[in-house]
Amino acid sequence: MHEQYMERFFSGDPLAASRLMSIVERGAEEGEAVLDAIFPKVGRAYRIGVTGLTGAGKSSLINKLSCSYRREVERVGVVAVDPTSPFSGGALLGDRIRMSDARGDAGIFIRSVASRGSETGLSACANELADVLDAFGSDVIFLETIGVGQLEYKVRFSVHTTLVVLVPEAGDDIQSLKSGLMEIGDVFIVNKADRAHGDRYADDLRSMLELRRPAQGWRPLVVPTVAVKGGGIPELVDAIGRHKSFLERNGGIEQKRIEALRNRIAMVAEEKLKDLFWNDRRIAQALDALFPEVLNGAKSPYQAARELVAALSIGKQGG
Ligand SMILES: Nc1nc2c(ncn2[C@@H]2O[C@H](COP(=O)(O)OP(=O)(O)O)[C@@H](O)[C@H]2O)c(=O)[nH]1
Ligand SMILES: [Mg+2]
Repeated sequence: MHEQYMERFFSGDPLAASRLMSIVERGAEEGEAVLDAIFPKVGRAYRIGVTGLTGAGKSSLINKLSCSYRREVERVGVVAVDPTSPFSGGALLGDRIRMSDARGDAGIFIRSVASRGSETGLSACANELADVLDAFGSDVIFLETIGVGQLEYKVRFSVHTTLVVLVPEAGDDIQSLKSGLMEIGDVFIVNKADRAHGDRYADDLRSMLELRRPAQGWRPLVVPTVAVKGGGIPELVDAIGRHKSFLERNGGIEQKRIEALRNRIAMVAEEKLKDLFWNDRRIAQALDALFPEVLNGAKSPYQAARELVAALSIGKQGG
């Protein structure tokens, strides 16, 4: 089914790219066949993760950033993850407005996916969609994520630069910043800097980051922005550029490529193992037999789990 789109995809047809992304999103063998076919062309794009809580201004920032990058490069890709929308495959209403500048540009390709159910792997395909946009010839790709959960974890390994978007809230203590976010940011954005406390928040954040030992020699930068008005965007582009140069100087680009590929293999293999396990008839039978014993207290859940796993390996050896 996907074969009919490949040639058009490689010659730059956006409709073919869109169709292939839908196939990838549906997953299964067909989706993997697409990923197999595009893999030789994957790896050229510079990937930028944009993470932060809902409403922080990620989409608005990506809108301005992608327009700014487009002055330098041919093609920009965006994978936007909406935390609430059950829809996928196209533009979401909110993002359509927030990314209105970028939408008018044929060199910017935006794909929105719903993150609801990402825990079950439903839209854990943000990386894979980015791969399609990468193979399609995107020079820069933005991956928007909401800062928590499994999806974050997966995306983290696939990006070169991570932007953490924060908002100065009155009375919000900088120390209370989720430590998880502190660790992953290469550049911290204090968006909505037009609000009260904006400057102080950025200063506090800088002092706090200075106390930390820089990870792999990089000290994160702090950039105040006003995304809706485009304030601070040139400074942000500059900060991203500095991180990119840092990676280039230190072999970080190749290092990240290696980590990303290793992680991808591990994650995909784990998923497959899980499927294999739960779709195995021996497991279903063993669970049916074991469960009453757990229910009546004769066995602990741990013992039952050990026996389930053993059932799989014993069965294998026995043919
Ligand atoms: N005052 C102000 N509002 C902003 C700014 N950036 C974004 N917003 C608004 O904040 C809301 C959420 O923005 P959005 O980009 O959708 O956030 P996301 O959920 O992180 O993608 C929207 O109503 C934006 O118009 C800013 O710099 N200043
Ligand atoms: Mg958004």
